[in-house]
Formats: sequence, C-alpha cells, structure tokens
Amino acid sequence: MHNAEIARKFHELADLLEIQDANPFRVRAYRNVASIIEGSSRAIEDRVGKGEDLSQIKGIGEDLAGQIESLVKNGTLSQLEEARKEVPEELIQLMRLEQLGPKRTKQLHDDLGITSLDQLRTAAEEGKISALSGFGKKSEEKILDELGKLKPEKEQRMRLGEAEQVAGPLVDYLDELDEVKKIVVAGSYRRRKETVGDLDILVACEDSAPVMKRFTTHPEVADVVSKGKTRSTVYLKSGLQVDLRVVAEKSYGAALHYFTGSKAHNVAIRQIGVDRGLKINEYGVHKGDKLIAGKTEEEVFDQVGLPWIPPELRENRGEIEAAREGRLPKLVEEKDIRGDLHMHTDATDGRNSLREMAEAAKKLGHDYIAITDHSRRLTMANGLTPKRLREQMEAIDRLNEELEGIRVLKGIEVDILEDGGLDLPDDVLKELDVTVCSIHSKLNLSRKKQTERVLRAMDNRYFNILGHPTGRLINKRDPYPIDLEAIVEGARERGCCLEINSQPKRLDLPGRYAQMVKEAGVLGVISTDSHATDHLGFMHLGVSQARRGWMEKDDLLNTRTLEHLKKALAR
Ligand code: DGT
Ligand code: CA
Ligand code: CA
Ligand code: ZN
Repeated sequence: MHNAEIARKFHELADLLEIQDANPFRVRAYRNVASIIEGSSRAIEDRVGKGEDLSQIKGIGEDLAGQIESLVKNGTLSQLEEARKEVPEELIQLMRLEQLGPKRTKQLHDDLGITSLDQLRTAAEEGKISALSGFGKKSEEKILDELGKLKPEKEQRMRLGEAEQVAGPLVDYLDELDEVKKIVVAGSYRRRKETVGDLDILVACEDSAPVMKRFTTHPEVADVVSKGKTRSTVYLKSGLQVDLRVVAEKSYGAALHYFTGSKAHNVAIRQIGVDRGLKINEYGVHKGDKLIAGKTEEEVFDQVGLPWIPPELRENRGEIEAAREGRLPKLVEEKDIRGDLHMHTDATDGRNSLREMAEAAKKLGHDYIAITDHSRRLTMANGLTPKRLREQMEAIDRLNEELEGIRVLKGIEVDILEDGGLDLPDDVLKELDVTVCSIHSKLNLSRKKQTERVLRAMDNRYFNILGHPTGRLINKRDPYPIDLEAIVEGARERGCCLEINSQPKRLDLPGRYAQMVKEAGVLGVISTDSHATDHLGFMHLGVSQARRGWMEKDDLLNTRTLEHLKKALAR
C-alpha cells in the first residue's frame, strides 16, 4: 500500500466524519495525518515494515500511529469501515465538489433529500438550490458549471510524484524474478511529464511466461484487461493502467526508444529512417529484412545520425534539430543542486523546527538552505509578523554559529498583496538574505490585473524569487490567468528569478514554461517548498521539470556556490 493510497483512506475517513457532524478536532487530526502521509517522501509501508515508531513523526500521536500500522498490515481501517456503513457513497462524491464541501452537502441532503450527483443536477436545473438559505443563483450556476466539467476518476492523469510511489515497488517486485534481465518504466513517466496517463513497463527477457504471471497476479491488480506473451495490460486498485511489454535483449534499445515516445518524436525519427532506407520499429532498425541495430538506444540514434537524446526532451520540439547540429543542452542534474531556497518550519505551517530542517538538509548534502516561512497575511498558516520574523532571524544566527557544513539563510515567503505591495515592510525585508514572493489570495483577478500585480511587486528591490508562478494545483486547480511572457520579461528587466516548485501537487513552473525562462535569460530556482524534513527529497521532481525545460546547470540560481548566490541575489 503506497502513501497516496493510505492518505486517500484517511481523507475519506475525515470526509465521512465531517458529514456526520463528528468532533471537528477528530476530523482535523485525520486530515492532518492524511497530508503528512501524502507529503512523506519515504514509504510508510517500509517504515512500518522496519518496525519504526510512527508516533515519532510530528503530528501523529500513538493512537493514530496504531491506526496507520493496522491499515498497512491488514489493508483495512476499522474506523473507516464503520463510517462507510453510515454514509451513502454518492454523498461523498457530492461533498468533493468544490462548490459544496461537507456542510452544504449535509444541508442539501437534509433539506432536499439529495444523495447523488444526478439528483443535484436536476435540483439545480429546476432552481431548487438557489431557493435554499445560504445558496444563491450564482452558486447554483457554479454547481451546474462544475458538474459539467466533472471528469470520471478513470480519465484523470496521475501526478508524477504519485506515479513514482506506484512504479518503484512494482518494478522491484518484477525485478525479483531471475528471468528479468532489464526493466524500466518508459512512456511519459521516463520523459518525466508532470502527469502520466498510464505506466509503460518494459522488460528484457527470453521467457516471458513467468513475468506475465507475476505481473497479472500482483496483489494491487484490480482488473486484468489483457494477458499475452509479449504484452499485458492491467488496472491497479488506484485506477491506474499499467502496460507491460516483454522483448528480447537484442530489441531492448529499440523497444525502449519506441515506448519512451513521445509519439511525435518517434514519428520524426522513423521518417529520418525512411529517408535513409531504414525501417525502424519497436523490434529494431532494419535494412531490408536484416536487423542492423536495436540492443541499445544509442545504436538506434546512431543509425539516424544522431547522438543519444535525453528522454525529457523527446517531444519533437526542436530536440532532433538540436541533436543533429550538436546543440543538445547538457541538462541540469540533481547533483548540481547546492541548496534549497524555499521551506517552512513549525513557526508557521511546517511540521519541523528550524534546526531539524537544517540538519535534514545537511544530510542531503546541501551547502545552504533558506528558511522562508509565511508572512503575516496568511493567518491560517500563522504567518510571521515583523517581530516574529526578527526573532527567527536571531535564532538563525545562533544556529549558524553551532552548525557546520551548512549555511542557513534568512528568508521569507512573503505574500504579494492585491495591489502589488508585499506583505511586510521594506525595513524588515532588507535584513533578509532572500525572499520568495507568492500569490496566495485573489487568484481570480483578470489576466491583466494579475499580471500588473506581480510586475508591481517585482518593482520592489527586495523581491528575489516569484514562488509557484502559475498557482496551479495539478488535477485540482488551473493556473490563474496571467501573462507569463510579460512576467518573465519583467523578471529579466528587474533581476528577479522564477521558481520551479517541486511539490508533487504543484510542479510549478512546469517544463514548457521553464524553457521560456531559460530562453529569456532569467534564472530559475528549483525549490522544494518543504513543510517537513521529508519533503526535502522532492527536489528531483523539480529537477525533472527544469530538464524538460532544456535547462542547464547555469540556468539555475541554486546550483551556484553560496558566494555566487549572494552576488546573484543583490539587486
Ligand atoms: P501517457 O501515457 O498519456 O502519459 O503518454 P505516453 O507517452 O506514455 O503514451 P502511451 O502510454 O500511449 O504510449 C507509450 C509510448 O508508446 C508513446 O510515448 C510512444 C509509443 N507509441 C504509442 N502509440 C504509438 C503510435 O501509434 N506510434 C508511435 N510511433 N509510437 C507510439
Ligand atoms: Ca504511458
Ligand atoms: Ca500505455
Ligand atoms: Zn506558497
């Protein structure tokens, strides 16, 4: 059971309790656990397996730790089973609508007897909802609008971070077979797209039968769609589709190239082959009937006169021309990252202390980090006032005197206010080493206003990094309307940087915009926006987006030494 699934169960339990009017503290405790698990970069299952004491994790008491353990060990959570009996499943779907939530769902149920999406639609169409207290014509329209956009869960693409948690253990499980010579996850997963439609696992081996058997009988498989000698497809319980292909070792490189895609890239490569009188498919490169290459990807590229192209670039967006002309970028790697410039502590909405964050970052090999807690406007997150921020600065000074091997920078994630002002006065901002400036409110301004708001904020000389620049939450919230080209140009003129936020639910900027930043000559910053020590490991996800944006080491701020970093931050 991977973390995302465990988290989903606790979320569901919180939902069910909330709709039953349970004690709000209990509801919050479950939600909190869900988000801790969701954000944890280590598999909870492993921790339980190793006998670790989960109640040592901040925010998890002994009681909850016991519940997590029994969920992992038995696959069920008795509290959840009980709650499920009490609440009809359709009601839960209703509650998940952005327009509703538990309280309003309960009201619709109690006042109009609504228990399903269909009933909700009918009631809204008949104008019955706007007649209820607390609902107006506008919310009725919004409900209809939302119902119209609703996608069945099966059609949703899975976030890359979640897909990693599924793919890793599945690959290990298959790799245990001696028959498996090579195994890799290809497709959009290998190209590191921010979401994957399905997983494409490729195995090299001579005898496919045991591999197919092991695959289709994996305990997480909910449905076997097809099972063949070279190809099988299953659905996992999480709803994710997994394709498995088995090829001989002599075809492995060709199959890897083919199934890595993208389709557009493959078509272009195949055409170059045709021009050279070659036939290229998933089995190899053929001249007439003769197989002339296919064991490795390098061999395949070599046959069309190209060097090997990193998977992240294979979107047919200029990578083939660049390869031909010897202009392929030397993409940034995780080991190039020297520090992390966006993280929170328990002074605001983080779960670990300043010292714990610094020590964990040091273990990961960072040379420096910046502590960037929230500013005062975010009251929900207990945002810092100038006074509390100054206290934190002093604490950082003291910590730096004690710590060796890592430097803690003073920072803030300061809110960009509606008028483009920053949420803290200049005289405190100027004492900081670095600022991450972010939008957390008024996401619905017009494109023009939102753009002006950010540009005005950037006029402040203490503005360093624009945090999560599009504000999107994958599968949950679209980017806010904003003219990113103007923002990037504005950042270039003023010497600001743009963040590539590595949180699995954000990946913001995504690759295509990272490329825009690079091309404008603006520096990117890959940050984890950690809210716990466990999150510091999300860095690789941000790196993958930078790579999809063709970024090299020098295109990023936090690949610099501390000395160079400080120079680059001065405006
Ligand atoms: P996804 O799953 O929607 O996130 O995206 P992909 O890229 O993983 O697409 P998928 O799973 O349909 O197929 C995996 C790869 O197989 C794809 O990237 C390229 C290759 N492929 C699939 N269908 C075709 C095709 O009709 N022609 C060619 N040339 N390649 C194909
Ligand atoms: Ca795929
Ligand atoms: Ca597929
Ligand atoms: Zn933020």
